[in-house]
Amino acid sequence: MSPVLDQPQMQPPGWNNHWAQEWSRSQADSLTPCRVVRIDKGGIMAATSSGEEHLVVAAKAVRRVVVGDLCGLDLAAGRIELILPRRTVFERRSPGVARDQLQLQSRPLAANMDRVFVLQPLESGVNLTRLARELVLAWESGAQPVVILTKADLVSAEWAEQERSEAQRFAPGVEVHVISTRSAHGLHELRSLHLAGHTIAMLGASGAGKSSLVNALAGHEVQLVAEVRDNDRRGRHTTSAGQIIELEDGALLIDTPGIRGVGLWSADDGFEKAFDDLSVYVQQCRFADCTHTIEPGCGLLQAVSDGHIGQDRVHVFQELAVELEQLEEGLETREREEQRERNQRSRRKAKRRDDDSSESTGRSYELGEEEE
Ligand SMILES: Nc1nc2c(ncn2[C@@H]2O[C@H](COP(=O)(O)OP(=O)(O)OP(=O)(O)O)[C@@H](O)[C@H]2O)c(=O)[nH]1
Ligand SMILES: [Mg+2]
Ligand SMILES: [Zn+2]
Repeated sequence: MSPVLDQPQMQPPGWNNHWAQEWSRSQADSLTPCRVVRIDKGGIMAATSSGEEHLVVAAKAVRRVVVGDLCGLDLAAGRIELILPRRTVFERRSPGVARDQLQLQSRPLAANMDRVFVLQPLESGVNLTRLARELVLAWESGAQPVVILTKADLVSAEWAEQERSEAQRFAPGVEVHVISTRSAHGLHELRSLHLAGHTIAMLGASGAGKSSLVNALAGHEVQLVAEVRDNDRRGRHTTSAGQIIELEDGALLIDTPGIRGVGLWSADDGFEKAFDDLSVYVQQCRFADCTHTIEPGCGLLQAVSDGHIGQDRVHVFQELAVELEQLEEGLETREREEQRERNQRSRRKAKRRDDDSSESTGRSYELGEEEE
């Protein structure tokens, strides 16, 4: 490790033993460790230590950097040369724009968060289906989810408590908090989660209160540059601008407009964790490929009729399972088609090579392949 890294104040935000190990493994002695703390229209900002930020570019060889990435920076050139392996990552599946483009493409949005705050507003009642979906995404990122029900000032205490226990039913093994940024209810409790050095991403629908919570925890208005695409048919969607906000207690909050809990993306692990409470019943199904709808000896249906779990919980489980399955199928079809196209191309190429070499005097033309 470079001598400066031994001084904590000279480390990038969120640096810890794990990153020190990754760093020594990466053998990037000529580079300076940094963290991507902001990406917007102006470019990429990377912090080599708290408050020490540089406007940088990313080398071509580097994959797309996202907010939260820990990187190796060529300080003199202002260029990121490597990304340390991501510990956790948020990906969004984006539908292809052009027909011939990959229909489903995963795009990283934020990396290396330790926790994900999953926000839902209380005034409209917790949307349990949406919560389940958001928890699949949160778990799939690899980070620990925490559910936060917002705007408690708009509902009665009884209502808030009722919603809290409903949310808990859909969030097995996850803490559920009730807060208000207006009345400051529950904020103290959140602050006492000992989040110093931890990176926390916010996930939730537009209007759920993500930015308000960031502001409340920061104690001041944080300006988030959320660039809006104006010629987007689907309306007000923000682009991938995002930033890390460092709190006084050392917690690092990521507010990324793109993370709203839409579309699932091959989220097998996330799905398993989000429905962990059902696995004990699923194991009791008589048939291994039980769809939990009409089969005799279904452990899930039995658990519902015994009153161990709610019918609505099973319903959401099935809904998301079907959705994930269709997604996988769509991906496979797409992959098969692409493979076929690749095969066709290489057959055509091989044929051209054959034709060429029979005309020539046996010299190899392998280099003439750059046209695609
Ligand atoms: N009454 C009340 N209103 C709140 C509270 N928190 C947020 N709001 C309001 O809810 C609206 C949406 O809050 P934001 O924090 O902008 O929501 P967001 O999740 O960041 O939304 P996007 O950035 O669009 O994804 C704003 O008008 C806030 O003033 C709260 O605790 N109580
Ligand atoms: Mg916001
Ligand atoms: Zn079953």
